[in-house]
Amino acid sequence: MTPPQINGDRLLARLDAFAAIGATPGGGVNRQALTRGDRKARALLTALSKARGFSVFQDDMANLFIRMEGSDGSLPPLLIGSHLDSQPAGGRFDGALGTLTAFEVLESLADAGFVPPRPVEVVAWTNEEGCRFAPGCMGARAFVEGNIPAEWEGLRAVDDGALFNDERLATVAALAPDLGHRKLGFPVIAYLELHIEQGPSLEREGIPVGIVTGVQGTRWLEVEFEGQTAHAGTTALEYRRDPLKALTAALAALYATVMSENAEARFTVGRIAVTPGSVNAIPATASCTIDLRHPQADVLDRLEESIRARLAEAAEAEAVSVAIRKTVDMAPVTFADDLISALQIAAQKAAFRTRSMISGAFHDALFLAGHAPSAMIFVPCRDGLSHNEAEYVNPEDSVAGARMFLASVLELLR
Ligand code: HGY
Ligand code: MN
Ligand code: MN
Repeated sequence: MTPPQINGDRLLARLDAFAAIGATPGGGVNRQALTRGDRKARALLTALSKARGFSVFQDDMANLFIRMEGSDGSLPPLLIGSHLDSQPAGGRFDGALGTLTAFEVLESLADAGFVPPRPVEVVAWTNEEGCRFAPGCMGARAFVEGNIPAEWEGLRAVDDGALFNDERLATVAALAPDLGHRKLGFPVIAYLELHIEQGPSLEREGIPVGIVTGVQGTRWLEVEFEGQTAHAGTTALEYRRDPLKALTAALAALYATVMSENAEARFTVGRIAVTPGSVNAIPATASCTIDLRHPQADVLDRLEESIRARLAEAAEAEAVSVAIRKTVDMAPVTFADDLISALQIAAQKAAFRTRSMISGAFHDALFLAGHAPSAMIFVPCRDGLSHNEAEYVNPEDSVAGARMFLASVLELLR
């Protein structure tokens, strides 16, 4: 039997085919979780899988599973994959590269007539991004917890206000006739995910493969200042209770301090909104999102506390109220040593130069690490740019990453 080989042209053609689903004029994709575009991508992957004779399943979170049988089908599968949903102005590779690389590995095993000792399953997790419905990684988290958290019941989409549950059930129903259904969560022997680095290190150092040893912590806050809307022309300063003045003062102070005083911290305000939004009315409310990250949980605690204090101070100074809701709290995670060693052996055998690194972005693997030994492989992306339509991976880096991923899967199946 010839050893399994990655078919690079097939992988690159797949990437183009999926990039066409939700393609944006700026050359990226808008394929947000549980939208028609997301369903189209799932349907395409399902059709490709069935054409190869793989069995396809989904669970109540619409996580999609593609199964290649092994010589002992009773063993927990090796799970490989990523996500197909994207940011609203996202790139063609974030998530899709990892999912399609995992599928390419399944196809290359099948092409070579390789029968793995245990089943191998590819997964496309639901709503990794968390931009249409917060939090992120909802599919992976529900899989690991074995149920859909009650607090997601009334969740509404940021873009069109659709209810999460309606969109989830519509997505499951859309594919239902074509595939099997599974309960949420099942044992897996290990989880491996390939992803673009979404940072500049690998490209800058000319290294084709990153072995990811862990993921930094992430917290999301939703902040709303509430004051009193009033006439722009007749309300003198001493009568104003302006929530936007409080928000902008707090953000000015936080932009000036959080990242300059903590080099590894990441502080981002991605969304801001004002009501009623009238040119000649003092705002009633002013709200924003905060995305805070750091590799250490204790520093995250300290930073969150100082952010909350600064927001409260700004509210008091303008005699307005402030409400802060934490919608994401992902603790930093370290991946399994034995899995990381297996990846290093695979890299040596395949003669890949690698470097170890932690991930600045969160990933489904962060949750899977609480369920089974998990690890990730990164490939370089141009200028480290991601969550941007200009996100780009050189074709040779996509193919090299797939070769490393295949070598890693074969190492884990030994
Ligand atoms: O936000 C993140 O870290 C991930 O890329 N969704
Ligand atoms: Mn991603
Ligand atoms: Mn992303």
